[in-house]
Amino acid sequence: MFNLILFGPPGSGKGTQSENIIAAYGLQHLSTGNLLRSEIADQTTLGLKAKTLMDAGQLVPDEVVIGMVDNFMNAHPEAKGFLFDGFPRTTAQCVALDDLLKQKGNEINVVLALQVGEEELVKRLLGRGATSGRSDDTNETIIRARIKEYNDKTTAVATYYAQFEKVVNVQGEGSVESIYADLKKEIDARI
Ligand code: B4P
Repeated sequence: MFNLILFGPPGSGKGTQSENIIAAYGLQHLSTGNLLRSEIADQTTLGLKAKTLMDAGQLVPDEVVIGMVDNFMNAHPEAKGFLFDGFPRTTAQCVALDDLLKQKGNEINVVLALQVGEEELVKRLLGRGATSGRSDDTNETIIRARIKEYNDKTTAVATYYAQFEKVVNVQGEGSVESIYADLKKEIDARI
């Protein structure tokens, strides 16, 4: 099994590049953002609770996200590997993911960390907000709150995996194609 974390701040291109990677390598795409948005669309209890937090630019509680990831992985026993997109986002989520993978005799192979400056992130997310209908992309104050959550809680994810020498930084500014080519080089060297 090949398990990859695509890591980076909100708007760094995780969702965009995930599409290219799953098409090329046949990994199972696990985006916690997409799973949460589908709970919101279905108006489940979990979705209603998550919406308030997401609309404020805050993270959803660890136990909620970890439960969702566990269910998703159990629902895909045939997967030849997972691409984790937007997960883990806290150290507690890292520890839980390592445990879930260990129970199945697996591990994270690499963390590819997209590097993008804050002003470029804000520009991209406001751009997406103009057309996507995503309520967390339309307001600059909320976008900056998401980036603050990332700086306060999520950068610890890179520190966690760095202790196992699993983090590779990849330039996340430039064309989608050139960034994908750099990601592909790193995956091909390890898969
Ligand atoms: P996510 O759905 O994970 O969304 P994201 O981080 O905002 O965006 P992503 O990084 O995938 O977007 P992309 O750059 O591809 O999270 C949303 C919310 O869900 C979080 O704020 C949180 O509340 C909650 N949540 C999710 N997971 C959680 C977890 N594990 N724990 C707790 N809470 C969680 O795209 C952005 C834009 O940039 C697009 O318009 C794209 O076209 C553009 N773009 C991409 N690459 C580009 C390039 N190279 N050049 C120019 N533009 C580019």
